[in-house]
Amino acid sequence: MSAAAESLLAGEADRWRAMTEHPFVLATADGILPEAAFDRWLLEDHVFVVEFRRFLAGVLTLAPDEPSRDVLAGGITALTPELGLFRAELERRGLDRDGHTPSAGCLAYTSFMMASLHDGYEVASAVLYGVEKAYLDAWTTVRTRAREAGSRYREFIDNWSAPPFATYVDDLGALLGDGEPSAAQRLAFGRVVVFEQRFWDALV
Ligand code: MP5
Repeated sequence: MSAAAESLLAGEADRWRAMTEHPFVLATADGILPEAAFDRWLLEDHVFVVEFRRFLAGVLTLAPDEPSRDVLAGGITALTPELGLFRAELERRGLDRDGHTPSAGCLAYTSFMMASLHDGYEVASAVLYGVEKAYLDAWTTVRTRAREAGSRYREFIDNWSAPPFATYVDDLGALLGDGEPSAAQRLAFGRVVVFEQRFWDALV
């Protein structure tokens, strides 16, 4: 892990642990999440991912060099099958993605994320790392706790906790470099953790 990524995480250690062990995450792992809560997550997270792809495209346009753009382009490519997974599951459950009005918490998170692009690459790349590392760690908790073969959520678990995603998140961390994070990066990264927690709070 890059020194900057490590330092950002160390600065948020307590909140990070609470987020990756959120009741929503634990209930998903233990197979006791009410179906209605999963439905709500699916609708809300679909909105999040649609906006996230646009955010990621924005980070790509800000990136300073080709190696960084290669990493970010890989992330954008992976979102096509991911959005396919969301659409298929929404349809299977008879949920209307176009008719869903996102919650205030979801809109706050996506608005913050999009607005971070105006702060430039340094801040936006720290936001990006936080968003992806949050899901890697949360869904790794699900994977570790759940008896994987039996989980109803296997495809979602795999999406965010299998080795290719972990490698991608490491690569995003490496883009932050080995220097000390700036104050603006720390502030933005801390906000990601708060928004992640609120996102799940609204679902359970
Ligand atoms: C992610 C997500 C990960 N889908 N939803 C939230 C609330 N936080 C992080 O982003 P992605 O694009 O699904 O990897």
